[in-house]
Amino acid sequence: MFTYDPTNIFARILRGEIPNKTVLETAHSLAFHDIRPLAPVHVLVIPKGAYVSLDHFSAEASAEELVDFHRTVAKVVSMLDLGPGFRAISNTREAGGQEVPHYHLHILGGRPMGRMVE
Ligand code: D5M
Repeated sequence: MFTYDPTNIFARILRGEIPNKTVLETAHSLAFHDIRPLAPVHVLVIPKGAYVSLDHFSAEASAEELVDFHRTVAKVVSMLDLGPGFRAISNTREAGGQEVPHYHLHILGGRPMGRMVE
């Protein structure tokens, strides 16, 4: 059901072909600063495994990968002083506005993020 394209830019970052501003690297995850920040803090957390989207990762990742990913999110929140609050977003596929087809969670903070209203 899920087809992974290994030429996507985050796969290239994971292979060390493109530099990134790493916040934290673990056995199964990488957190790095977004190149087009939309807030004072804008970090992307990605699994190292070949997952295209949140639903792909949630359905097929191992328990170890799932725990590692979410612990990485928690550590990033702590490291970057996001205790007052943050927004976590995963754009998914075309209608969800996903540009890079490797699962990533946007962590946005460092300012009041406002309510999600139309
Ligand atoms: O968001 C994809 C995000 O990925 C977008 O906010 C820009 C970011 N991006 C793209 N290339 C890079 C590199 N090379 N480093 C860091 N961040 C990058 P999406 O949810 O797929 O629309």
